Amino acid sequence: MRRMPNDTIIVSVGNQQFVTEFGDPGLPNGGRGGSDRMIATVDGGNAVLIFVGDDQTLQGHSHGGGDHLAATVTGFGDYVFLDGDAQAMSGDAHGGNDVLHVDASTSIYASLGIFGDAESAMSADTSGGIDVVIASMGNRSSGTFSGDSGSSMSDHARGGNDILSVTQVGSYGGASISGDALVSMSGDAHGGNDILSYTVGAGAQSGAASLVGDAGYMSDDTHGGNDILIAAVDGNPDSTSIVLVGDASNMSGNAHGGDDILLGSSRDDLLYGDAQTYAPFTAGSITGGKDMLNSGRGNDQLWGGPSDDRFVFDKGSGLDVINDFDQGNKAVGSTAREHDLINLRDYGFADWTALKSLISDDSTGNAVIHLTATDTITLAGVHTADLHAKDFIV
Ligand SMILES: [Ca+2]
Ligand SMILES: [Ca+2]
Ligand SMILES: [Ca+2]
Ligand SMILES: [Ca+2]
Repeated sequence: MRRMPNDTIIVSVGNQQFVTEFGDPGLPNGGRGGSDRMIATVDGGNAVLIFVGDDQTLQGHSHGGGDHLAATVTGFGDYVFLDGDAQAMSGDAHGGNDVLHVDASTSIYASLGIFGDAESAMSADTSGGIDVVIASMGNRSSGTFSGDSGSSMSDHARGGNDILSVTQVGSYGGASISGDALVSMSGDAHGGNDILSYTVGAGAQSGAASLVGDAGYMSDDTHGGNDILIAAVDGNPDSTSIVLVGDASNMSGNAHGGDDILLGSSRDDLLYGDAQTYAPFTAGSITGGKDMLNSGRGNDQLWGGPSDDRFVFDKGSGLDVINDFDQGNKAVGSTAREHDLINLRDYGFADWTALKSLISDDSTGNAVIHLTATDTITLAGVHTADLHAKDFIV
């Protein structure tokens, strides 16, 4: 296997320039990319930077190198794309273990696209590397980030176990963050076990993000990985809009969700253990994972999804709603019984009797757990009479 050299590429991107650099252009089929360092300063306006760690395509038995791609963006209206390995991967290609870092914290209207392995499709028997993606977003910026593919993973593609950390530093911005494929996983694709975090920094006026453990859409026989999703709000912004989804926005066919951990922010969040919507091939053909959801402070909406999930509430949890307690399997057409659990250990109740006295139906017949004067959990579609000691950890 031919091994390419380790290169250092340093570029400065000025006004309206369009710069594309590859770490190992002309990588032969079956070759191995070098460990390249690619460093850019984008200080002009309306410029485009594309860094690709290895080559345009990785195919055959090619291996991407372990590359370090970094860009500092300070201009107005710049586009920055970092691809850890290639623009597309096919055959048995393997992505390298890359570090991709963009600091666009002082930019305005930047558009970022950072992908651990391929910017577009990963097909056949490709596998993504173990990548680290770190981004600081500026004012009015938008960003798309994924651990493996910026579009689709199909056939037998495998996602790597990646770490993605995105911070909204400037006043306003929005991010879409996916552990594996940004758009879709189909066929027999498997997502990796990823860690995704999104932080609205102390100086931001607002932050919006969608964090998805595996892909936008999961269809066919795809499997989601066991992911950890974390959202945080450091300051006191005017508004936030944060959605955490353990596997995919939409699961269809025979897709299987992984066992995920979702940790919400101090503001009002939406948490879904598996998917937001389901389209099973046959009744119960989609399965969910055993997820753990803790939505933090704020008034949150939670869905565990199919299978047995655990909901954890700590003191100060706010006015929260669990929308599918023991009803997640219904969403995929299954009548199998479910055993979700609510962990209230942080509240220090003496026993189930003490807790039970705080639960009553509201005017529409939904059970409401009155933890404190300012903390309640509403269980939509569940009556107080349906609840038992076995539903809680006290
Ligand atoms: Ca990867
Ligand atoms: Ca994943
Ligand atoms: Ca899940
Ligand atoms: Ca929250």
